[in-house]
Amino acid sequence: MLNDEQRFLFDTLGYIVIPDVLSSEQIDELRATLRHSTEQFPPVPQEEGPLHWGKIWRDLLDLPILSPILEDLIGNPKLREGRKDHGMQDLPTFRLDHINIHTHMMKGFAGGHLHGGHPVAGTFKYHNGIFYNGLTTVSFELFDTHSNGGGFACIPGTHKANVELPEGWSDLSQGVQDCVTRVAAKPGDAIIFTEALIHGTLPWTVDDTRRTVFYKFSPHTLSWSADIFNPNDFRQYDDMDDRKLAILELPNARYPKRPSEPEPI
Ligand SMILES: O=C(O)CCC(=O)C(=O)O
Repeated sequence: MLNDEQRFLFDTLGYIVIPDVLSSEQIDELRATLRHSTEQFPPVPQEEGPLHWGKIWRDLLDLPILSPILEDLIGNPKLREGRKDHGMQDLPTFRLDHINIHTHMMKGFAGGHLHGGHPVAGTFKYHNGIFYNGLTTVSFELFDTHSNGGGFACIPGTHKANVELPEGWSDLSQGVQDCVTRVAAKPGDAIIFTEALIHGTLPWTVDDTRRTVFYKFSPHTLSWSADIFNPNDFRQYDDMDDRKLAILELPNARYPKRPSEPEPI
């Protein structure tokens, strides 16, 4: 679960950094097995996607520190209560939307475009103690970004903005406004941000390597991506369990007796 400080920070800023989510062994494993970059435009064929690259990539679906936080941010507390009342298994109520892997950020990268913003990329609402987030990203830096000039950046608080980003501020290669905040991370940390937040990639000016893994999650009813996972494609792996399969279930309301994979438990 988010603690009080993290709840305050996510509500106010639109992002938080959770330290030490992954061990150095897990980071080494990710570095060693990362095969290529993946994007949504165009998507990599499903059978070549990161979830087939090794157990560690499937473990990122359901990390013990992260999953309770994702439940707080995009899960459905009523559904979980209902399941508990009926003695049903407590399965995740968020789903994996898509994965991006960035390997192209290196010296000379001029900077990306600020993007996001409510309601195109994500939604954000907080009511009666409950977060209602749309597409929500967890990014893992595989190399330290502290010593570098670039990396993830955002305009904190813009997940609640009412006014469009001024024209001319978007292209970070043309200049970075003072209100744009750089969010650094070390390997093992997770940056969690709502895609409703205006964010982007800063120019990268140093020799250091940047490799970033983005797992993007959605509420169980929604999908941003048109390239949707099917849990059946992953049943052959011994490390897949009910929780991971549930995170890969197609978007739907999770009503009882639905025709779905995995079968409702
Ligand atoms: O470089 C970054 O960390 C920003 C990535 C980004 O803009 C996104 O995942 O939507």
